[in-house]
Amino acid sequence: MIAHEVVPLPDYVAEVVHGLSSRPKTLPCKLFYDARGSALFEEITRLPEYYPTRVELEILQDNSREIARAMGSPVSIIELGAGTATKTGTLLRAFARRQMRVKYFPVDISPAALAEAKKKIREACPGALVRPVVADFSNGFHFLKSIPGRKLVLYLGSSIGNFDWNDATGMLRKVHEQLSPGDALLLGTDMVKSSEILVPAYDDAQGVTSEFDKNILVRLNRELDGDFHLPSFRHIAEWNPMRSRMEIYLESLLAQVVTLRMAGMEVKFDAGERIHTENSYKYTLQMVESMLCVSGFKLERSWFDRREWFGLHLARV
Ligand code: AVJ
Repeated sequence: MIAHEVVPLPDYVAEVVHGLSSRPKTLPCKLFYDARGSALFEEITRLPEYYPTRVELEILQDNSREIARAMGSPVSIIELGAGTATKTGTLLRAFARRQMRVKYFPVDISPAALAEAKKKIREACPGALVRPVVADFSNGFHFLKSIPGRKLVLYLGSSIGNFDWNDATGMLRKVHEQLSPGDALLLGTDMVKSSEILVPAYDDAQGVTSEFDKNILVRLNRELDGDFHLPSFRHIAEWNPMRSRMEIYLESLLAQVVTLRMAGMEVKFDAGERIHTENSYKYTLQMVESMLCVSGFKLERSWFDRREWFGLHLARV
C-alpha cells in the first residue's frame, strides 16, 4: 500500500471495537453479508439441514391464492430485505390473477441482489411492474410513505429472528408508522422446535455455515488489516431454550492475541473464549401475536406447513 494513500475506515469500526472489547465478545451479524457472505448464505438456503427457506416457499406455494384473497386488492407489494426475491414470484402471480397490474417494490441494501430480483420476477410474473428500492433500514422506512395506495409489506425468511425483542418490536413499529389503515404486513417466522432439528440447521455436515460464520473474520482481516488465524477458531451453534433462540459463536481454540491494525486494536483471547456472532430467535404463535400487537398490528391469520415448523402471518394496521 502506498503510504500517502487514504484508506477510508469502514463505518462499522466503532461497533467492532466495542463488540470485541465487551465481555462476552460480540460482533454484529450484519457483517456476514459482504459479497462472499451473501453467496454463502444462498448456499445455506439450499442445504439439506437448513429447512426454513424450503418450508416457507412450500407454505407460499400452497397458500398464495388464499393469502391474496385474505389481503383483498388491489395492493402494492413491498418486500423488505428482498435479496434476489427467490420466494416472491408465486405470491405475485396470485395477486396478478386478482388485479390489473401488480406493483412490486423489492427493498434491499444490495443493488446487485435487486438487479437479480428484477430479472427473476420478470420471468416468474411478467405482468408485474418492478421498482427496486435501494435502502438501509437504519434510515427508517420513509420510502413507504411515497408509495401510493393500499400496501402489503413482506418481511420473509424469519429475518426478524436476528433481532432481540425490543429491536424487533421497534423495527415493526417503525414500519407500522408509515402504513395506513387497511395496509398489512406478511411476516415469516421460524417456529420453536426440537433442538435435533434446529442445531444441524445452523451446523451443517458440509461446514457451509461454519464458513459463513468465519467469513466475518475473513472480512475483518481484509477491511481492517486484521490477522485472525481461521484454523484457531471453531464455529458453534447452540439452542438456548430459556431465550428461545439459536446462538452462533466463534470459539478461540487457544490463548492468542489478534491485531486489527486499522482499528488500532489488539484483542486477547483465552482458550475456549467465544465471540457471539448471531442470534436466531424461534417463535411460538403466542410470541408472534404479542410481538405484532405491541408493534401496533393485529394478527389476522397465520399459515403453517404440515409440521408447523415455519409460519406466515398476515397482520393488519
Ligand atoms: C437470514 C437471519 C434468517 O437466522 O436462519 C442462517 C441467518 N445464519 N444460518 C437465520 C443464518 C446461519 C438466517 N436469517
